Amino acid sequence: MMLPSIDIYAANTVSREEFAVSGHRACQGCAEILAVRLALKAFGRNTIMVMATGCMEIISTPLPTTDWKLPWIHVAFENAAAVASGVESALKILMEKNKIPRKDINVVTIGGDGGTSDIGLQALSGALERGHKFTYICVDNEAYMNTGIQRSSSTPYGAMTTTTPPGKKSIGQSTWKKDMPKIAAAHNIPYVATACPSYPFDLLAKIKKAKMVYGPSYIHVLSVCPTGWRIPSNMAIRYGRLAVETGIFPLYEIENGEYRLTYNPEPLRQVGDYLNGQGRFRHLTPETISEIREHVNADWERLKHLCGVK
Ligand SMILES: Cc1ncc(C[n+]2csc(CCOP(=O)(O)OP(=O)(O)O)c2C)c(N)n1
Ligand code: SF4
Repeated sequence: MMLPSIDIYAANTVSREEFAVSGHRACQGCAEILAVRLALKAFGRNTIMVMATGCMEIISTPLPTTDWKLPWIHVAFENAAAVASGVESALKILMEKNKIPRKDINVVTIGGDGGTSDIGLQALSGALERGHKFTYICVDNEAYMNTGIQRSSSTPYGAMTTTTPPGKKSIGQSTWKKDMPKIAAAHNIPYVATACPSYPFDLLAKIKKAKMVYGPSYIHVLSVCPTGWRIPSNMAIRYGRLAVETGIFPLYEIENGEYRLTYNPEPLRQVGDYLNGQGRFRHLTPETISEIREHVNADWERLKHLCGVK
């Protein structure tokens, strides 16, 4: 099965309107700002953003400037989804009372993997459980990057971070990546998806779906970070593709509980193709790489089973 839109090249299939504009201070080659830029194109003008502390907030709002061309609220790690719940409820009540015109306004929360899988998880769980109509996007660069590359529960097994330094007694990060999309899906919300800006049309299609569902939606975006992953700044798109092609970061969606692979890259590439060029994995032994391969293959088989793919 191929990604239906993988071969499309047509500039006019994507809106030219920009909501994350020039002037931000993201590192050269950052795929996270690219993911956000694409996502906002799909949401469009009638959007209110609630953003947890993280790279995307730090690089975009050095006082007194901003690169967001949308209403934008900066909140703490802990309460991003709770603030989005309040915004969504307030809009609903104001429209019911005819205090503001009735129209579709997207409420979008963006948080890093630290802000999502560690510190903001409780607020996110509450918002998903209450059924607010909003989209939560986790931009997952696999560590706390803007404060100096500390591990999160979304950091992959074996990765070097400043708080998981490898050495004689340590392989680096010693736990497996937390499965946030499945945690979100366990709330039985209408739409959950994974995405990566290396597959822009897949990402755009998923954001458009998330925008349409009535209730909460959760999109988990692998956001390659050249700075923290120790890769050249012109390789972010390539590593996003390798993550998908090796089965390390599968592209799928869960719509009303039904799993669907949106791209099947079989035969999978060797995980070494993804791991070897990244400085954060350079200490890994062939034994650890085999361990990772087995883990990835087992997860991939489980996911295919859930998606009904042989
Ligand atoms: C409660 C709290 N602890 C610590 C900080 C300092 N801090 C700001 S951003 C950040 C890391 C964010 O990591 P992540 O959510 O993964 O986003 P990234 O920077 O990687 O985009 C930290 C620790 C904070 N703002 N609030
Ligand atoms: S540290 Fe990484 S995620 Fe943050 S702006 Fe730089 S490249 Fe992007």
